[in-house]
Order: sequence, then C-alpha cells, then structure tokens
Amino acid sequence: MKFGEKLKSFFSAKPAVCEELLEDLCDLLIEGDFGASEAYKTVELLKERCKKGGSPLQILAGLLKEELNSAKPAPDISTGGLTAILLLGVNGVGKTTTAAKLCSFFSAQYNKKTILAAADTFRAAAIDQLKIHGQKLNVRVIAHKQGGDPAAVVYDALEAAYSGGIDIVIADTAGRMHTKSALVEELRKIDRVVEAKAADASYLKYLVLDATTGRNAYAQAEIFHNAVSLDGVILTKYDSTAKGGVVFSLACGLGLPVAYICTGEKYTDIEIFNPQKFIEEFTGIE
Ligand SMILES: Nc1nc2c(ncn2[C@@H]2O[C@H](COP(=O)(O)OP(=O)(O)OP(=O)(O)O)[C@@H](O)[C@H]2O)c(=O)[nH]1
Ligand SMILES: [Mg+2]
Repeated sequence: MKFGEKLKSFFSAKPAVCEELLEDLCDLLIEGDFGASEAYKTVELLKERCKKGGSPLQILAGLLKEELNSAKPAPDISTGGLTAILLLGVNGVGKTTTAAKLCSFFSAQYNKKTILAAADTFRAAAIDQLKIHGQKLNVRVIAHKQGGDPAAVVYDALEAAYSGGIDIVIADTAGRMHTKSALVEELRKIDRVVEAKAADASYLKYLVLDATTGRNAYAQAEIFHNAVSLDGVILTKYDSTAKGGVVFSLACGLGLPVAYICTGEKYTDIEIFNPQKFIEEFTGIE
C-alpha cells in the first residue's frame, strides 16, 4: 500500500484530534521514514494548528510544505554559462544511470549540450558502463585509464567543455562508503579542482540517494554534506518504495533540497522534484 493511502485511511479511521491519534501518527510518520524528532515536532505542530479546526490531513499537508520550504530551492539549470555537476554517493545508488539520465533530460528540456566525465576510475567496468551510455545518447565521454586520478579526469572534462562549447559537464564518481575517510578525501580533491578550473561556472554537488534505503539515506547525506557541502540530492528508485519521509528530514535537518527524482531505469525516468506533487502523493491528498 502506498504511504499516502495509509495516511489517508489513518485519518478517515480517526477523524478527531486526540492524544491517541497524535501518538499513532508519530509512529506512522516514523514508519514512513521520518526521523523521530521530526515526526514528534510535526505532530506537536499539528496539534497546535488543529485547535482552530479544519481537516487534520489538510493541515498536515500544509505543515509538510513548510518543512520542504525550509530547504533552499534547487538551482535552475536552464540559465547560460557552464555548469559542472558532480554526482556523489555510496555504491549502487544509481549515480552512473543518473548521469546518463541528466544528459538526456538537459538535452530534451533545455537543448543543452553535455559531456560526461568518467571520474569513477576505481571500479573495473565503470568507465565502459559510462561509455556505453555516451554512445547511446550521442554524448562525449572524457575518460582516463582505470586506477587513474579522478580529479584529472574532471579537469580534462572541464577543459573540453570550455573549448568545445559545452553547457554542462556531468561527472560520475566512484561509489564510496561515507565512512571511508580516504575516499572522502579524494572527493575533496575533485572539489578543489573544479573550484580552481571552473571558478566562473555554476558548480553543483548532488548526492545520489536510493529512496529504498530509508533513514540510512539521511545518515549518508549528513556525512557527505559535512565533507563537501552539498547543493542538493537526487532521489533514485522512488518507483521501488512506498515511503519517502526522509525528504522532509533532509530539508529540515540539513537544509538540503531534492533536485531530481528518478522512478525507473529508463533515460526518461527522471523529473525535477515537485514539492507539491510529492506532498500530494505522500499524504494521499489529490
Ligand atoms: N528501479 C530503479 N532502478 C534504478 C534507478 N536508478 C538506477 N537504477 C538501477 O540501479 C542499479 C545501479 O545503478 P548504477 O547507476 O550503476 O549505480 P551507481 O551508483 O553508479 O553504482 P556504483 O558505480 O557501483 O557505485 C542499476 O541496475 C540501475 O538500473 C531508478 O530510479 N529506479
Ligand atoms: Mg557507477
């Protein structure tokens, strides 16, 4: 059952606001991947606002909207000038697939020219995987040998973008556990290279998060954000989960917006995150 349907049937079974409803709602929100403190805070606010009357579910939807608004808005990619996008994240979350999806999306939506930087020089098949996407999408892939310096790949990709009239460079990086400090240090090096080489570009660091990992996604975001100061997250595999409460925690707890949401393996399964639509699905309100 979709989380929104659960929430809707919860409120239709308990239409009046009472202590029992509020306690059970707190549990339900946690089940939907809210953090305990956000769930509690949300329920306390709901209790306050319901004193003036109105539908608790509608009031909850309004509160959730405020929570999402506490994150800075996701940057607009459709403007001019070079944009460099670095995709980060732990193993298997969908970084490489998302890099390819973004190329296809930017081309279709804004007629932007992209190139891919194969900055995952760690995993044996990673470079070929990206090259295959590049061939299918007719997008140039800048790659070095396996085991090379990922920062050097990103440097070359930026150089190629400046000389080749490219609008957006998308760098796919190696999956790394957020707990491994050497790999996080490597990210800092890539970060310094982009800052230096593309000082005039808009530079966006997106953490790719697998929506099915629930609360663990929040822990990942916290560590990556502390290491390299993220601009937002891209939520993948949203087709495979009925939850999504972690999005509210990312906004409230870390001020991080969701920039894009992915709902499948095809190149077209990506869209700009729409807070209103997300809340409608999350709460089951049409
Ligand atoms: N259902 C679904 N599957 C996805 C989505 N995004 C990626 N995948 C799948 O997830 C798997 C891993 O995707 P990759 O793009 O290789 O992930 P990665 O983060 O680059 O993995 P590493 O490079 O090994 O760290 C693939 O089978 C993808 O097809 C999505 O939005 N929905
Ligand atoms: Mg990959």
